[in-house]
Amino acid sequence: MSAHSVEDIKRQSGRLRGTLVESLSNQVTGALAEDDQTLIKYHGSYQQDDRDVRDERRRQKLEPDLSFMIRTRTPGGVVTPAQWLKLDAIATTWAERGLRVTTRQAFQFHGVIKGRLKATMQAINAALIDTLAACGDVNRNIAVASNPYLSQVHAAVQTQAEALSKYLLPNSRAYYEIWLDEEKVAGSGEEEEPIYGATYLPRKFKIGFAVPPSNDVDVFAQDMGFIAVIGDNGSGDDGALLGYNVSIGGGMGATHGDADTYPRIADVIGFIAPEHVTAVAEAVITTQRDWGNRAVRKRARLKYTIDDHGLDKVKAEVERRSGVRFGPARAFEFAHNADEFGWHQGDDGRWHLTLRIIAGRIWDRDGTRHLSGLRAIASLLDAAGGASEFRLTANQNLLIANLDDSQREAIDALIGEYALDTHRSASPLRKAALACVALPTCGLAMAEAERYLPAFVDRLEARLATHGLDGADLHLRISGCPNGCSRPYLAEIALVGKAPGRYNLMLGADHR
Ligand code: SRM
Ligand code: SF4
Repeated sequence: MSAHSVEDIKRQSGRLRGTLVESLSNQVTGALAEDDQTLIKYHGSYQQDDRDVRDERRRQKLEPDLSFMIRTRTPGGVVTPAQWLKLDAIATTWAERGLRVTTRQAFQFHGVIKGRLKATMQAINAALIDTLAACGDVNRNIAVASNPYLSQVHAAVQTQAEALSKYLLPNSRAYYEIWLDEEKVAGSGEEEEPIYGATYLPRKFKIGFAVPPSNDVDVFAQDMGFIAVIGDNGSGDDGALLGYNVSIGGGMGATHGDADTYPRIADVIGFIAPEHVTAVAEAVITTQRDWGNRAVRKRARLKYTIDDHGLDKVKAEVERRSGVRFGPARAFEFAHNADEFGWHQGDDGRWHLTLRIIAGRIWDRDGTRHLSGLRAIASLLDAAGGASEFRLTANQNLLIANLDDSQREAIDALIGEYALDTHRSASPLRKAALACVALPTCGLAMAEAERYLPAFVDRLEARLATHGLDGADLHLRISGCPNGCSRPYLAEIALVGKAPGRYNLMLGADHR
């Protein structure tokens, strides 16, 4: 562990540069200098080691089997077929574990060794996707409902989320200098950070946009949520976006045995018009920047700031900073937080196909050819041109979206050929189940999650069948530790890792 606190590292980093350039060119080790291991997160990457071989390598007195995870910033998880093909090529050329769809609609690449890191970052940029602020004490990838039904509202919300994501990026040019060889200019290392300041936020910050009746982004798990309010705006269009109910203070992370840390459901604090989203988001973030706990990182998320200062006080401060007065929250109802699989038609007549991706992992392994199958589909759609897109869901699944009627048959043929229709025969339990990455890449995992999910579902299905509950619509989520990356505390059945083969079992959350 670094002798420096995270706050010191940020302050002394020259706006997130540290000695990353030197660390990357040091060929003696596969690791970065310790402080750079913190700073690289702001560039969207984590240093990791293969935990399956950690003990063996230690016994052999070898350096751990080091590599890097890279996470994209893809608000709402939307990419074109051409971008999909490029991401697929990166996964097959530079990484080791295929493409991983995350619970915040990003792509992750695992197993990129240090010597390939810069080339991989450049290849991601060549796909017109960046990884900036995908990790670190800043606003993270913004989650957006992947709702295929309300096409106009969805498009408006997606556009708003993309603009907000851009607005909230750090101002530092470090990312462009280090990875894309942008020239240093006067003032490099001292750029103004008008939103974040020199020490950025006390902790990560997460925003989600939900479009009722679906709560597929689990909006109450987010530091800040925008819940679309849809209705008649006087134009006669009863499907218009009127504004948002705003929620603040959600978060899942906790530490076993530490009662000062806990998962928390966000509070709805009122209604705002769409044009006030940026000002309100900035006010919440700067309030958290100034009021958040910088002494104890485990107590630094917005949820604790709210509990320490009081919700009313935080809301009043947000109104003061933004100059926006919240209206009374409008009525809304969520019906579910899972994805609906198969073909669906939007209100504009376009077609969307939701495919189940088991724990978000897309690769050609263990008898599956899902990476190849999706490559074939992306090639077909790319060649056809048009407005089709791939949308990741916050339930680690995938939509092939915006197709016209004539494209469905060819897509269905490829789905069949590559056995991508795993949802068809799956029970409701299996279809909605989530698992975080955990072992072997996650440095914080205490128990298996992604790798244990299929075997655990087999066993649970058999047990449910003996009670006549095989068709029960139950949500299962497994996390390899209490940080809760699969949002387990919102599941009806949750396993939260404690040690190898040991979990806390939690029951009874609501699936809305
Ligand atoms: Fe997470 C840390 C993976 C969504 C709460 N999370 C990690 C790290 C980076 C481990 C680390 O710090 O060394 C994991 C990397 C594993 C790997 O090998 O890839 C990791 N988190 C993930 C992903 C990939 C899980 C997945 O299976 O999809 C998700 C990536 C999201 C993204 O694209 O940005 C992921 N993490 C979440 C969520 C769910 C969400 O955001 O909706 C949560 C709970 C919500 C929240 O933030 O409260 C979550 N992750 C955490 C925490 C606990 C934070 C806290 O407040 O205490 C940590 C640990 C930390 O930050 O210190 C963590
Ligand atoms: Fe790792 Fe824990 Fe997150 Fe799972 S919940 S990915 S084990 S940090």
